[in-house]
Amino acid sequence: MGEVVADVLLARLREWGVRQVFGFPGDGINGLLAAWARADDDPQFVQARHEEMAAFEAVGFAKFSGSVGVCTATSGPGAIHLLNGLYDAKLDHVPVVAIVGQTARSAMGGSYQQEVDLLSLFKDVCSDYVQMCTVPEQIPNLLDRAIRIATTEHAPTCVIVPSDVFELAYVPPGHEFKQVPSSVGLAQATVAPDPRAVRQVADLLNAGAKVAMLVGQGARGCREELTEVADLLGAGAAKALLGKDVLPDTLPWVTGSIGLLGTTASYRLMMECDTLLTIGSNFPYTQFMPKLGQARAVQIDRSGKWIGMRYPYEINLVGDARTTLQALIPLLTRKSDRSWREQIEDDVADWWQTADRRALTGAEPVNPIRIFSELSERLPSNAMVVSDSGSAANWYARHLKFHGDILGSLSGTLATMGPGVPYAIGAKWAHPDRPAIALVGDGAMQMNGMAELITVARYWSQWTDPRLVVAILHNNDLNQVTWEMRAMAGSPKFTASQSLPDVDFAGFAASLGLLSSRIDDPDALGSAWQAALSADRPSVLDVICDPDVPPIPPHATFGQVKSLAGAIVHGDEDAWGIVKQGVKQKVQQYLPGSKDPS
Ligand SMILES: Cc1ncc(C[n+]2csc(CCOP(=O)(O)OP(=O)(O)O)c2C)c(N)n1
Ligand SMILES: [Mg+2]
Repeated sequence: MGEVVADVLLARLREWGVRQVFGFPGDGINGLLAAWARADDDPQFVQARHEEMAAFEAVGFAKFSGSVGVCTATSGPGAIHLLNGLYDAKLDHVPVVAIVGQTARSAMGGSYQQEVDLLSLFKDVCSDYVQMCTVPEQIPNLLDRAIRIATTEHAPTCVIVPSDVFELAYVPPGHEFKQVPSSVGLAQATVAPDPRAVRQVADLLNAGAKVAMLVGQGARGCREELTEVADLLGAGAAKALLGKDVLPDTLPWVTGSIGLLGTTASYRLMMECDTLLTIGSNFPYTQFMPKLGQARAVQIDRSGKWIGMRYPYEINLVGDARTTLQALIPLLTRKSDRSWREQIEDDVADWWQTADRRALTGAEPVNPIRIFSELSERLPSNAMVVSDSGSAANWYARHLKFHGDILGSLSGTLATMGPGVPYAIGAKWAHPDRPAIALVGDGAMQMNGMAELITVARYWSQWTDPRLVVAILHNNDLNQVTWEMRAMAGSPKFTASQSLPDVDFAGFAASLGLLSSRIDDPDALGSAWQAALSADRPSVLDVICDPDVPPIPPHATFGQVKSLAGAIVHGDEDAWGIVKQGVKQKVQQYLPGSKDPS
């Protein structure tokens, strides 16, 4: 049998260097699966339990490798299941290509079984590129463009293939009208900044006395340049959530995360600066940036599409972060007055002391912050760390101390529940020689994580470093939302929506052949992390946590809770102590008229 479209599609993926495709089968892609068998599973088909998780695995792969992640699903229900993962890619600017089956061309438009209008379904999420292949000559061009556009636009794209087209004899595009030959490969451009704008930025920064930097994922790979700029300007740097791994927390002028999940040091940096330099970040919460009129501000971003929002910047400079910082450095004058820098470093040191105290505050039975502080001390310097959405994201952002070359990510903008374990799986395929750690709530485990532990059990022996540790914040509660309701809506816990059924996660993991332990003693956490991080296989730490340790967002707006929450986040230890001592009673005290049944 000669080559069919599906054979060429897989060969093309191999030419692009794609090693894994995360997916789930169905008859919309049967022709593709048959070709996969003929291709000896190259690229490797990594089977997820659910298409949403295949998409999250592709996102995790892309986030941790920096290369395009590829996922596949069948028509109708399979395609629909991909959506949340693809939106996660879109909102966090991650290159992902989805290859999706469709009903056969002869049935299209006939309301056939599993026929969904896929071009419309993916029109928003894959707005940069979604196309359907209806004749063989299209396939190289559609796939090449999907990969190139995903890569250059940092976005999800989609190629839809009707099931019968996979099995058509391949005909390459010809040298004639209405044919579109295509080619593999992409040498990406580095956007050089306008030298006059760089001069203006330098003048503005040189004129400031108290410079604050805000760095995001767009500044990844610029550690040296950021350090030099910060040293010259006597500045401190706060990190947006997706930029947590851009600068290590061991540098004394790095104030940690900013915003709802931020540190006291970042808050002070922003509230007291007179100049703001934002690099590669679209951090959304303006109220955590300097007050309007307080600071002169400039932004550096790779694209005019994403620049100039969130704050009234005086200069919006489009340019590659590294190239732009390198052009800027020779124009900066070293600030001789170091008092601002000293204040920042004092604030950072204070914050880490505060963080340690909070982690050691007693709780029933385990204070969740302690999971993160014990991990900080033991994090391998090549670790890949993932957090799910939920209270874990607060502790990950605020308390986990990155050092060395640690990489970290989570669903930053969509903030969806459920990507924790799938991201870690994607990360392991990106770097099979590095350990992965996922910090996941029990709700997210019940939603997606437990199913994907099955995927972990299936594949771990293929990873050179078999360590993948899932730590579960087992609080029998959808705790983040419970606290949001208390703090912002002024409502007591609504048990019907918030309480979770108790599950034996450790028992489940053990049944899959993974190492597992159930931890209800905070003093056992250190050795549990140690054991998991020196294990010869993946592990699950099922940690029984106190749901009454508040991950309170400081933008609370409800009466006394507002100031209480603000005080906690901004370092008032009395307020913290009050909340910690007895939330159940205090919730009623601070929320007049409310009754909390928990
Ligand atoms: C798909 C999805 N559904 C709902 C939410 C709203 N949400 C955000 S965090 C959260 C609770 C998470 O609970 P859990 O995983 O147990 O973590 P915890 O906060 O208890 O530590 C919910 C329901 C969401 N972000 N994503
Ligand atoms: Mg929970």
